[in-house]
Amino acid sequence: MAGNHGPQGIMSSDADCAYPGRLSPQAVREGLKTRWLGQQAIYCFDAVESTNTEASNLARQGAVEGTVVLAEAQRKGRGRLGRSWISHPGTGVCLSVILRPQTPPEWGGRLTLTAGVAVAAAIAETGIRPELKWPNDIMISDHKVGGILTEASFGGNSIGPVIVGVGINVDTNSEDFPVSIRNIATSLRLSSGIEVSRVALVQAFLRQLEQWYELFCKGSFGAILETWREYETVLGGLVEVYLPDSRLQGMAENIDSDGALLVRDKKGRLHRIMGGDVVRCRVRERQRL
Ligand code: BT5
Repeated sequence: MAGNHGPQGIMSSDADCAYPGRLSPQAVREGLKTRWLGQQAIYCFDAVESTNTEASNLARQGAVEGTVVLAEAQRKGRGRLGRSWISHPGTGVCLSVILRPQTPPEWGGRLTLTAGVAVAAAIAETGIRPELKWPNDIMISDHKVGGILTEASFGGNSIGPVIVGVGINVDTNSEDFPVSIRNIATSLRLSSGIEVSRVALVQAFLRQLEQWYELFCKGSFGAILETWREYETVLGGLVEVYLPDSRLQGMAENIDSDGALLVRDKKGRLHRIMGGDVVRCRVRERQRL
């Protein structure tokens, strides 16, 4: 593991970082307006396999709730279902947070939506309006600007340590995305022309996450969902849902109290979807349904 423990358990320093002036524990800590999230330990790496893997290892070693792991580059950034998160070094945010909620395991699905609200609210603070696509996509004008990967180890009566991983393309140029995702990906700067400070964005996200996570722990999912709806793009519309072994078309009716998407097919059956990829149907597809 790179870096040294500082007096406050802060790892790494600007001098260790190959991206001077960029993300460092000191920069993030300075002016970080949280009470506990990121206040005890922030790790910043030049490159790791995946910040979620680092965070998960740290959690196993007993790292406190609110530990933050950042990296300028990931060699094996992960998405859901074995997919990859590709990040161009130094132009985005790759961040994982260790949480230890004492909440029932069935609340796990709510956490991704809770983190989504925190990401959306943090981006909105920059003046850019993002959209949330169930369950974990952060979108701008139909292009993906970020994603969330929530990984929990279930067991016993509570969820156990949860790693909330967030990837956001901040300053990435179109040619920096591999061809495979160039048409679907965007960055905050590409989509808005606004130059966003990654440090300020990380600070805003941590502040927002602390606030929304505390509501999550209190069981106030209704308030979280209300704000999630302000950013969401699929409810009330026709969608196609790609499931591991099948595909489903129908009307996205609602999100339930577990964070599941409720889709009604054309035969009137209601499907409760816990995971999958949602695509909004365009006009021609809607006419076929
Ligand atoms: C996600 O998965 O969107 C979750 C992404 C989470 C990434 C963070 S970075 C910090 C932490 N450490 C990790 O290892 N992961 C987390 P999913 O919904 O499965 O979407 C994955 C798909 O998004 C890929 O198959 C690509 O199509 C697309 N994609 C990959 N990289 C992208 C990028 N930089 N921008 C936009 N789309 C991307």
